[in-house]
Amino acid sequence: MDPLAPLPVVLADEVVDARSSGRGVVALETTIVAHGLPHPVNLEVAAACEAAVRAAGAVPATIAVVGGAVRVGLAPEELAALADPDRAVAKLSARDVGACVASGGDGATTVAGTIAVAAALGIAVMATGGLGGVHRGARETYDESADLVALSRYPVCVVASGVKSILDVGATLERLDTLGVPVVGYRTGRFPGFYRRDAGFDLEWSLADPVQVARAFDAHRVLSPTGLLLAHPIAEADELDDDLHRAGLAAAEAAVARGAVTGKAVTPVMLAAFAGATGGASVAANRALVVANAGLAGRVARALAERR
Ligand code: PSU
Ligand code: MN
Repeated sequence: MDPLAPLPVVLADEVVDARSSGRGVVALETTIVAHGLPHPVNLEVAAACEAAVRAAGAVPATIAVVGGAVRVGLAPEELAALADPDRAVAKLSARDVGACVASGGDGATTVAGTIAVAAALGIAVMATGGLGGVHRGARETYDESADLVALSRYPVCVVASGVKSILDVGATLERLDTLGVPVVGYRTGRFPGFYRRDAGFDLEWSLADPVQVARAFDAHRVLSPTGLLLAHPIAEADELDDDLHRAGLAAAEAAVARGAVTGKAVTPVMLAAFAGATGGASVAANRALVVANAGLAGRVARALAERR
């Protein structure tokens, strides 16, 4: 039996073509669309990410579950439906996909959910804004994003602006070390902090172009089943002002405490409070960084494809 047979998957035509002609493909997530950004910016950002991947010479594969089928490459109206705040689709980590498929429902995939699907299909590169990680206060709550374990399990190069600055960045880097996930700076020796270029930690490895990244990931994959985190800082011009960033963090933490928010809702509530406290400046920064990450992911996917 085809090992993929139990999973209903529908590939967009351009993804099918890319795979048969050996072109690079970049998986894109949809939780950022359904839960991470306000409407209608969320939809604009999704389209801009796809355009950035194309401009880099690769093919975008935006992933979600629609009507119980895993969709790899979404039509504009499907993307619009996911972005509709009134629909409030499920947020799917890797563990949620099977149940969502069986129930015939709709859902937006996180980094973990997206790279699980990508790995099953042999898609080697994915782009997001900020990876999930260890939450502040995890000592009590045990709240650590499944993105970390997923990166240790699925061989996908994830391009992200570090992890979200609402997290315990130091603890997250320690977990990535334990899990054996390589963290490589893209033209930086400092770990990026999502809305800010520098989260305050040195990186051991920095690579300077997509061809080098492709070589690193190819070599790594021979030795290890894990993915690789390519840490790409937000552009200087798009960085959030330090004082605004501090105000956003305080508001994000207050919102979670006030609402006693737990589980999957924590990150979306924090991002929304951050946006409110910064007058939308965090949304503009998020948009800039995720589109830039999609472009870099496109260049890495292309470099990997050219090595075949
Ligand atoms: N990057 C963004 N915005 C987001 C996310 C990433 O700029 O909303 C999403 C991703 O889908 C990531 C998720 O996997 O946030 C992490 O959620 P959690 O902390 O619940 O694991
Ligand atoms: Mn969590």
